[in-house]
Amino acid sequence: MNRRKVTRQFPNGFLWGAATASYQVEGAVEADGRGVSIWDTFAHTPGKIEDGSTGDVAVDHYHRYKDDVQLMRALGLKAYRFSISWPRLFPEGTGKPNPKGLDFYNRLVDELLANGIEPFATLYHWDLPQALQDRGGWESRGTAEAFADYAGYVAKRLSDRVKHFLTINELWTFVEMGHRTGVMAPGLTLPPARVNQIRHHAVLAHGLAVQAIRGSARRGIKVGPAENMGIGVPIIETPEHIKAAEIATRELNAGYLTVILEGRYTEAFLAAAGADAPRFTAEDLKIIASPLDFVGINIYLPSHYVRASDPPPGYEFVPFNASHPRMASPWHRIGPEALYWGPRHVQKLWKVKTIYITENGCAASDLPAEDGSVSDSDRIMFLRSYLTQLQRATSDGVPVRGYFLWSLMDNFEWRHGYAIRFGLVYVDYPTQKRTPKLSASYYREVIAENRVV
Ligand code: GBH
Repeated sequence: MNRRKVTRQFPNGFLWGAATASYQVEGAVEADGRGVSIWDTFAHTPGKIEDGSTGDVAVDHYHRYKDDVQLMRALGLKAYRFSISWPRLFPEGTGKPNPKGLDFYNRLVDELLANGIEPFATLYHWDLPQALQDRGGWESRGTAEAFADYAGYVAKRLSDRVKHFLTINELWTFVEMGHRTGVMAPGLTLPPARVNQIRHHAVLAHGLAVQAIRGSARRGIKVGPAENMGIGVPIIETPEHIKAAEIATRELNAGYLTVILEGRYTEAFLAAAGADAPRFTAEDLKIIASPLDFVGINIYLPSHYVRASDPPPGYEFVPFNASHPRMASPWHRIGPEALYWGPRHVQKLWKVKTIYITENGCAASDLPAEDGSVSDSDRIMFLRSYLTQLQRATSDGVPVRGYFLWSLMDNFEWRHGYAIRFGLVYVDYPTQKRTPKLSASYYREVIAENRVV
């Protein structure tokens, strides 16, 4: 009997990647005619970022991208997900493009391809041109239309080399945190009716961009969102609780993935919104539900553990116990099963045939030792337990085709500034020196063996 059977194997051709986003890594905010984004404005407003920092320099990826591609190559990455800074290309949001802005992404894409790494380009990772904010931002339908114009412009010029486009990163996060709780740019705390309209404009922008990309790209490109879906995880894996978790998941995403994939708002969503429901047309819903090639989901944690309940809606949330373990970012409760149930719900609820995990990862304290090494044992523990659940999904036939770890390297973690580190590679910010952490060795081995190690 062969006892050396390879276990916890991923399907052949599984796409192992890492992800970043423009404002979090690029820096060079004044280079080559870049316009101002709402994150420049927000980060420069005193009190908004916990450590008083900004993305002005970040990890200087704009100038160091060639070295960073070599870091990716050393990891054995097969794909890299980055985002394009809208205000680099359209400093005013619309109108006259700035070709020097696009040139950066041309150079980056060429460098990736020359090193055998597949580029996945996100069109919006929250850095809205300030000029559009000044004209109403996401409260204005015009912003959704401007986004589609910009997306078409990019697709036309990059689709000879970029085959995967992601429309918007985490509609949920930028809508809710930027416009309801106000802890992210543009820092607004609007009443429900206005938030609902913004939400609608976000899904509309996604749909319009899907159409614009298809209209201007070369044939054969693939397009989808990168949404941090709400995930209901069954507290006990029996049919009744699994069913309850599915119902909960559909409702948790009613304003985002559900309307994108079903072309309608759920009854419960509209009932809960009441007089504050968004204004929309039947034509809008068709645009929002434009056919996709894949669904990208960012998964960090279960939104809720769920159990069945008799009275409608058939589910109830199980509160997180006070002792539930967390990683180093305050919100990050550990729940590896989310990486199983997230994609499985997407397959089951919406019959999606191709799924990418567009982000997963964690923050850890990452203090370098005397010799500069970082032994992030907890990040390795995190990855091993999450990837075990992902492997379980693929072996159960859930069509997950790839996984992007957040993040390649430490970077500007939004309102937490540089205090919270998500990278596989440690960045010493004063010198910009990059040092792969122990987790980088772990991930390199996972990729090389295409299994959970
Ligand atoms: C992702 O969001 C982002 O796409 C990425 O840019 C980011 O760097 C990465 O995760 C790590 O955070 O502060 O208590 O109000 C992940 C989803 C949703 C997680 C908002 C943090 C804030 C909760 N995020 N959430 S709280």
